[in-house]
This record gives sequence, C-alpha cells and structure tokens, in this order.
Amino acid sequence: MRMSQLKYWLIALTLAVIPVRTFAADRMPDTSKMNVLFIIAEDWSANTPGCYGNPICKTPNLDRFATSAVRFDSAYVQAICCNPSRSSFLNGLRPLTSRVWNNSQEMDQRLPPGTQSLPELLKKRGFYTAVIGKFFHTVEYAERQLLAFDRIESYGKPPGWKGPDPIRTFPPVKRAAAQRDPAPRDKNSKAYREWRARNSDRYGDSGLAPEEEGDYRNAQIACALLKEFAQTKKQFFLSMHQSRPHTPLVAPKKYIDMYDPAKIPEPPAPPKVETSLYPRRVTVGNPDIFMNRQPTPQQVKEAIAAYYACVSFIDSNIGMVLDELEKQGLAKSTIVFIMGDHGFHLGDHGFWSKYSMLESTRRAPLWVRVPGAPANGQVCREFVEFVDLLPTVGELVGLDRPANLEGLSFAPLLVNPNQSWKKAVFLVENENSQVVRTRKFSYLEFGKGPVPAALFDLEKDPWETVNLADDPAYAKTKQEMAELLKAGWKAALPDWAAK
Ligand SMILES: [Ca+2]
Repeated sequence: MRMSQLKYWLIALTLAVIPVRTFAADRMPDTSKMNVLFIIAEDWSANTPGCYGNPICKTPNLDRFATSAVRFDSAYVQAICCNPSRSSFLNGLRPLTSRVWNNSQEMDQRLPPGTQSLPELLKKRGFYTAVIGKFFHTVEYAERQLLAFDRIESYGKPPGWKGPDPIRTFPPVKRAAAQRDPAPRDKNSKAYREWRARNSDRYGDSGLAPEEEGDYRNAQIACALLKEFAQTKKQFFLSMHQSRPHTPLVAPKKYIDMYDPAKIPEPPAPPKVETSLYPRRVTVGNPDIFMNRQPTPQQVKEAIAAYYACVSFIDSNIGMVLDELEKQGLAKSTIVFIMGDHGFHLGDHGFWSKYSMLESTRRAPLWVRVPGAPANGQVCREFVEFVDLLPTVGELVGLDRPANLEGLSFAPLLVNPNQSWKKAVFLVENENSQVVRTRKFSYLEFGKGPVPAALFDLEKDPWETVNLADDPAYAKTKQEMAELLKAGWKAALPDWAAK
C-alpha cells in the first residue's frame, strides 16, 4: 500500500468513528461568538400563546418565531413569584441555596458569598452588557449585580453606576384626569400599599396609545440598541423587560377590542372551598387582582379577555424587536431566549395571580433560538427548569461556570429535543413547602395549611383538583414521590449527568 493510500484509509477510518462520538456537537454551529438576547415578560401563563395551544389568544409574532426556534412545552420555574424565581434563574441556584423564596428577601443580602450572577459572568467573559427595564426583582436588591451592566435603560441605576445617558427619550404621557392616580413617594407607607393594591386590581383599556406604553417604549429602546450594536460589532448581551401580562391587566384599546368576553370559556377546575389548598383565595381574595372580593362569572371572563389583550400587546412589541434583529443583520449571530418569569392562575381553582405550587404557577413559556441549531422549529416536551438557563448560556457562549450551579445545560436538547432528559422538576414555596413534578404525578408538601401533603395524578387530573394523598391505592406512589422530593434535583438528572 502506498503512503497516500494509507493516509486515505486513516482519514476514512477517523471520519467513520468521529461522527458517532461527536454527532451532537458536530451538528451545532459554533455559538461561542454569538450575542445573547433575553426577553422576559412578567407573570406569563404558558396556556396563553397561540403556539402553546390557546385557540383564542392571538400571538402571531411568537407563533412565527416558534417556527425558527425550539419551543419548550415543559419548562418549569423554581419559585412561586418574581423575586425568588429571578434570583434563582439569574444566579443558577435553587431558592433554598440562593436563600430567596419570597418577594421581600433581599437577594444581594442573602446569596451565598462568591455567587456570580449571569450579567457578572457575561461581563467577565467580555460581553457588552445592556438591560432595558426590570431584570432582577428590584434595583435595591441587586445593586452589585447591576453594576455589571454597561448600559441600563428604563430601569433604576444602582449607586456608583456610571453609564451613558438614555439612548432614546420619549414625550411625557398625557393621562386623562380620571386616570391620574400617582403613586405616593414613600414606598413603606400605608398610602403606598393602598395605592399599589388599587392600581394592581384593574383590567381593561389602559387609556394610552401603544406608543405611550412603557412596554412599547422598551421595545423601541431595544431596537435603537440593536442598531447601535450592529455598528459597534461588540459581542452583546441584551435583556428586555415586558411588564405585561402582570397586573394591572390593562392594554391599549385596540388590543382590548380584539377579545369578546362572551366568547371566553369558563376557567377549568372550578373553585371548591372544601378541597382548596389555598382556601383564603376562594373565600377572601387573591394577590394582585380580585384582592378583597370574589369576581362574578362575567368579571372572570372580562379579566381573562384583558389578560389575552396584554399577551397580544407584548407579542406585538416582541415582534418589533425580532424584526429589528433581522433588519440589522443580527438574527444569524444572536441567540434569543423568550420567557415568562413564572406562570399565572387565570381563574382556575378560583385562583388569580401566582403564589401557588400548582401547575399554573410552576410552568412558564420558553422559546430558545440558537441560529443554525438542528432542532429549530421543533417542540421539546422534555422537562427543563429555569435554573438550567445559566448553565445553558454558559455552555453556548463559553462562560466560566461556577461549580455550585444547580441546573443542567439543555443545549443538547437544541440538537435533539426528543432525547431522554430529566425525570422531574422541583419548585419551592418556602423552607417547608415544596413540590416535585414527574411526567405522571405532582406531589406537594406544605409546612402549614389545610393539608400536610397533596398528590395529583396528572394524566387523569391535569388541573390538580383531586388530592390523592390519603387514597390507599396511591400509598406507594405517595411514598416514592416523597422520597424523590427528599432526594432532590440531582436524583432526577438523566443517568449520564448524575454524579
Ligand atoms: Ca413576575
């Protein structure tokens, strides 16, 4: 055999072996130089986008985006409301490790020493970092972390931050006299708390043109920044906030007019005081909306219609940003994550708002588009957790990932969304109340409340209405679920990832 023939056979042999071993990595483009765009919307029920199966709520931009991204159908947050959920996924830690499980715990006072948040890691890696609107729960809770942003737009500035002036300014909003109800200055005052409740517990026409709305303006700022980034050509991280569909459920009239409350079906899982896990919400009121009263059936439909209007409004704003990404030639070099920060009850169980361990709070919408990823356009039904976001970004762009992260990069699911993945997801309400959800069951333990535990058969009862915790036929299942909850997230990892 001549030397050239030998070389040929050696190369052929190598090629025959390599594709089997590195099949997945070979099919993923080089993502290390890509930009990262986060779009985070507040309190977003995964049951609402059209591409998630809602036949009424209109989300044409997200539906189109879904054809070029991976839509995660089983994405779960780790905490029951904003502050702990964001503290969890923006630091890659679960609530009992971040030590933040409610809205009043100050993140930067409680994180384990040495914790590096996502913007800090990106900054260290050389990204130009920009944020538009809310990112962490409040500026006061994240002053150190926010200093990692080169650009802060439409959001409070932490002390000592010295960045550029706003890239865009807007004319002041002219509110009608009837809508004038300014917030009292002292955030610790009773008057402020009363104003907050009054302001939150509303739905319907915002009385503003889209151009006067903060969410629209945030999208405009994002477009201006993308234009700048296209010229400076720095590798960037940009996060844009959408305050909807958080309460108040108000939107410009054109979006409210899209929905006829008469055509909204009644919510599933009608309220039952005697079996409710959170009975106060069925008898007294809810957080955020319908706070001191129970809505009439008509008000239920009107509020759901208004929520859909809010979702359609942010869909339009998000579409504006995605279009600009194309226009500026950045779509092929920018990884896009679109997500809610947790879910929302829309009248199911008689519940509104979040603050529960049930599916409506746990599950949130999540789309991920890595340009050129093989799974784009597909739906991933495997379990992912929001605590996985930081490890995923870390793997894609090559961050120096801290050793104590409590998630698993789901980048491999962007290559093959059908491979076997986590067997369960976890959420924490507080130190003593937690839930584990497998494909078939959810199991909840309560530190206090009407029952110590709840077990639901999700195949038979997806809306979690029949508590089987005391049913002898489910005794073995209950024990297994309790053991899994105690064993924790590591016990639910795919075999290859378990340590
Ligand atoms: Ca929220």
